[in-house]
Amino acid sequence: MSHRIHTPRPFSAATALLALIVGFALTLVASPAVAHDELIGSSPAAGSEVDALPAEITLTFSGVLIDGAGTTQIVVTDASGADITGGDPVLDGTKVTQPLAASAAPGLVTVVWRVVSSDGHPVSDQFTFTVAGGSGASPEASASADDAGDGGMSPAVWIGAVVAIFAALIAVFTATSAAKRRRTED
Ligand SMILES: [Cu+2]
Repeated sequence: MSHRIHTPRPFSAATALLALIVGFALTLVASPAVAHDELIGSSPAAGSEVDALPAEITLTFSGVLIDGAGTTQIVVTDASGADITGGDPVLDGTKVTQPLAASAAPGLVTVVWRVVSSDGHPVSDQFTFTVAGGSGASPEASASADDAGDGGMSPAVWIGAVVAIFAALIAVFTATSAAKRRRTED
């Protein structure tokens, strides 16, 4: 009377590989979300119109910025291109305050900013607002992409890659299991 001893192997090489690769891929998908601090608000707000130039502008970021010599730089220019920054920016945690000159030409004011994100990377962009009385230049929140450096692939591309890897590994795993079953049946 023969009794075949069946040794279950719940963690085959294919399963382990699948877990490893999916885990790694998910890490890649998740990391861009925690990378850089972003500008989440400003006063005056991007695209807004104010009656007169305020004494200062404030920028609020999503994380505590890194302070140090030259880490925070803001250049504000009016519609005529004149520099209307009124001194050095002051960084306080997630907030940057930039004093402005007493007056500006009416029209579009451009705020170009560069800060160092809490993860140590420089982040920069610009936005505009309008001082009333201008010649009708419409305010536009412009989005220059100095920050495109390590954002490389979009989340959609990563999710597509994960799904593709998943599908390939399931195919390999299924084929391996089927082959094993066939061998057992012989
Ligand atoms: Cu970064």
